[in-house]
Amino acid sequence: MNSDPPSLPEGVAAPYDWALAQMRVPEAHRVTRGSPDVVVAVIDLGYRPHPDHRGRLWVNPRPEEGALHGWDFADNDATLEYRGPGEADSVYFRGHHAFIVGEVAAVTPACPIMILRVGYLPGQGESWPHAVDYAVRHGARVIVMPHGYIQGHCLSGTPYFYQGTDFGYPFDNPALKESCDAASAAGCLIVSGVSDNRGRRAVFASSAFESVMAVGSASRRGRAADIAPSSDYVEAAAPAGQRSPESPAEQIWGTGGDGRYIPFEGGCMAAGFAGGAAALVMSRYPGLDPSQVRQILRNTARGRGWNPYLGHGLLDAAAAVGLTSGQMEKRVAVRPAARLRQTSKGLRLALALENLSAFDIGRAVLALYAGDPTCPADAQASFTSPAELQVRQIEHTCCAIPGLEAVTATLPLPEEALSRPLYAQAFACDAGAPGDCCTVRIAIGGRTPGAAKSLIAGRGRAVAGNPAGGPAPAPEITEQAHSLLTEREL
Ligand SMILES: [Ca+2]
Repeated sequence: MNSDPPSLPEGVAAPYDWALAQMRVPEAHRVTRGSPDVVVAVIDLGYRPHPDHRGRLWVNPRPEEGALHGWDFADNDATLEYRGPGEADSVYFRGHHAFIVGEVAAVTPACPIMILRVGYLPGQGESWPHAVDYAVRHGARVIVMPHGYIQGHCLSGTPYFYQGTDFGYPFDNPALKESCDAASAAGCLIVSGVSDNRGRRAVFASSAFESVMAVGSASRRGRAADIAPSSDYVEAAAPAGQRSPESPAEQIWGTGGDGRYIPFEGGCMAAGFAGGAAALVMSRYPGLDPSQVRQILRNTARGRGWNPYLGHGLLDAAAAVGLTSGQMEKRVAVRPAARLRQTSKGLRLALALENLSAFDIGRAVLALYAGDPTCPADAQASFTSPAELQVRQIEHTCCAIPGLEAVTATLPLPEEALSRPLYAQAFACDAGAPGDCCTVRIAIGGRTPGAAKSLIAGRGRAVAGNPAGGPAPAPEITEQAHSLLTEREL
């Protein structure tokens, strides 16, 4: 093997450099570098150590048969490196596992990394669920499983893919699905690269499991990498790199299995970085379940809407660990400025409803009132002498709002309601939501069509619009939430 000292090509300043910058890992490290309590397991094809990994690996408190940092489920022994065809000269077999471990170590230096080996040869199908089970049993909170399981021919072991059949057997390995489901239920998040399910290839098992977070592949420029697969289930994207003969820095350079730095590109790389980001989130906010971690990662990702290559956008580790306490509770706010439209069915009022939290809200209630709903009409009223209703609820609706986003709700507005000040109230109904109610006075503005405008003018008294004048002003929106909302508003 090459015994040259570790080297990086021109344009690469440090291992994993552009990838860490794209995910804003240095900024995230000002908040957290991970926690020793959050163990990350990397399940791959065979690990060889690299000097950069010293002190970063998980240490089994009760080593079985000398296995200090994990277990080899392909050969069922304690040695973790790949031994077999192609061993001497395959960068893949010698360096891939070490490369992913290096990614996790770079993103989340304080989280211990567990090494688990699996294989594709006949008889090694069980190595995959066994590795997942081991990770959970030994306390891993994140599992990076860059590859999906590829079924091989029962005699030759050659994956069907290489024999002319697309790899796409949703039930290739039912035991692996059971293990992934159990891992998720136990509070462990599994991260995998995306497999293509929109073009030639069918969905292939593990990355499409609901229990697995599927990560898309980004180029150095933050776009879909040329190797990026598309899918209907990709959640967010992480650096994957791509090959360019003129510019080696388009790939990602990181730790190889022979003590050197080597280049790689592919969806596997995205999985490793995303797993590191997940571990940072778990370290920063202990007690979250895997679903909540996924929501934070995808809702703080940088992107406009969703697309089948990058999902909700590029993972942003700094945004994910930089949430305020207010953004960790499900709260909604109504924007005071609303738009009125004249339709064939009458007036329609469009209101923007914001989810101030990083978590998805499944059900938010929005109610519209003629008059101030926080003021009783008549304090002297009683059962025997009820007051006439002064404040009426005009209409209400329910909607779902993704974390840190806003949706527009449109409500019918009777003309007579324009003679009173309009108020809106909103709150989140999800289990665990604090139950705060946002009340604002509505100001009708924007491009009001002529008919509606004359209607308002004719009524004379419609809403002068001092939203801050309401008795219960909207919760303050932090600058970060604002920028995210502006960027990602539907
Ligand atoms: Ca071994």
